[in-house]
Amino acid sequence: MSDAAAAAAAAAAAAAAAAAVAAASLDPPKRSRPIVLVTGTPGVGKTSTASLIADRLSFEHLCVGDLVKEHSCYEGRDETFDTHILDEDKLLDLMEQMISDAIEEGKGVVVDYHSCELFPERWFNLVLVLRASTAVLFDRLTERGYSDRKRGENMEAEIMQVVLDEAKESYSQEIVHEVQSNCLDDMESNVGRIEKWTQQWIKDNPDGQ
Ligand code: DAT
Repeated sequence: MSDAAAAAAAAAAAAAAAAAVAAASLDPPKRSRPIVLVTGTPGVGKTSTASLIADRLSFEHLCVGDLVKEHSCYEGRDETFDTHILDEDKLLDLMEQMISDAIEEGKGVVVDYHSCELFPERWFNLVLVLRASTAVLFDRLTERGYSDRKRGENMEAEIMQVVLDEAKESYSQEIVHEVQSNCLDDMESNVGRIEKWTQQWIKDNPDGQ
């Protein structure tokens, strides 16, 4: 082989190796456990339910409200509604990293948040929308010390099934499940359902996904 041909062959081999490295780093790691989103109006029981799922299945629990506060994912203040404006990019980058770390560790993830359209669709294998009756939600939000206005807005959102509609618009219909979350029996049954579904998911995806 001439020097020129050898140099060309070496360059081609180096380019192929670089391409392989690039392709490997673009490939997200395969998940061996599913990723579940628990969503619904404030007070329906997302954090309680997600904590129980995380305990029973040894999943990583991402309580998005807490993450937003802990990492100051804010980009200003909305004076009309007296709330912070969410820095979605910062939050999503943070969550992407946490999800990817959990996947690397072979763990499933349960995310809980009162909204769902901001997350990438590819993140979730299942979206659980918790619902509560007006009377139950009234008591829980009163207990939480919400103002009449804030409680009223949230109850209206629940009655109008705002989060359920958002979930159905943002994710494939087959992965969105609406369940009641009025009492402890409901919670137990919802968590049991996720446990069974997860066992089946693992059987159906022996090589991960
Ligand atoms: P969310 O995260 O949706 O705001 P939460 O998990 O903080 O709601 O629950 C609000 C309150 O209601 C809290 O005191 C626990 C209680 N709760 C939640 N789900 C329940 C259920 N299925 N049965 C009885 N109480 C429940």
